[in-house]
Amino acid sequence: MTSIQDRIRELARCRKAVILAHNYQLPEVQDVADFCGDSLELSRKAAATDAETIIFCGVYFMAETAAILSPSKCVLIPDPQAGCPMVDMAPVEAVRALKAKHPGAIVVTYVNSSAAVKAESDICCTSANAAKIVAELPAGATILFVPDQNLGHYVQQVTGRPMILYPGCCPTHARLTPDEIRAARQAHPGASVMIHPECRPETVALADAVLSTSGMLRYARETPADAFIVATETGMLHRLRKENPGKTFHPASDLLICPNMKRITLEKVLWSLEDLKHVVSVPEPTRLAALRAVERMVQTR
Ligand code: CIZ
Ligand code: SF4
Repeated sequence: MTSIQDRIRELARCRKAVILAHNYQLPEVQDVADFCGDSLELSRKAAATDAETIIFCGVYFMAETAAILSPSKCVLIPDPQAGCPMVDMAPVEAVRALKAKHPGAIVVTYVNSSAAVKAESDICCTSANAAKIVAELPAGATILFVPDQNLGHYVQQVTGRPMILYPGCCPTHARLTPDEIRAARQAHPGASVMIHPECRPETVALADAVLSTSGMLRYARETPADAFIVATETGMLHRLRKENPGKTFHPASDLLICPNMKRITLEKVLWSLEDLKHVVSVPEPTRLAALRAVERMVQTR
């Protein structure tokens, strides 16, 4: 009998589709994809591919970002209910109200945001390039950072640039406590702790390295340490282990699971290819307004 993986690959070939998977996806979804990566890498792949159809295995804002960058391609998400609570914490009306309070401020928006909020922004960023983007802003500018206050706090710390932080967060990463990091260090003495900047500042303060998921993959490869405690969504462990067979990776907590990322299953990827749904599109005026900010994000290494 043909496996579901074989059926997906065969249909992707017939449909001239490329399958992109975020680093937090289920292992079997990552394994069936053409490319895995963080949202910045996947945005770049989406913009550069000559495939006619993009199957985006991730959460909705990621597929929406691909649609902003590639209006001529058909962007599909296997489950349109795969949202992100951080995005929902920043409705466009609230962002407009914050802008109205700070006229002339530069709005830096994390990619975890709706297309409408991106359209209100000067520049977007991901966790991989947020600090670089903020460091390069004109000196003395008032900066609004939307919507992740934890990432914003970290960026303020490394750049020394004060910012006005929108009060959003990732419920999955914010759940991790300093005590859990201490317990993980005790259980795995000598292991290097890498943490995602969406975690709370008091938890981040206990780590050895603060990194985006692409940064974690690089760090694991290049650092001489052979054991790591991984403080981010547990989907990340799959690639870390696969690409570093001689090293060991321990989750900082078994609770770091994003239920939205896990909504994408192999069955839904297959149905998405069979029925060519669910199409992700952004109304043209919003897309055009968001495009400039997203292009600046994609261009910043
Ligand atoms: O930017 C991304 O892809 C996210 C949400 C995590 C990370 O740091 O890669
Ligand atoms: Fe949103 Fe957090 Fe899930 Fe990422 S891990 S999609 S920020 S809830």
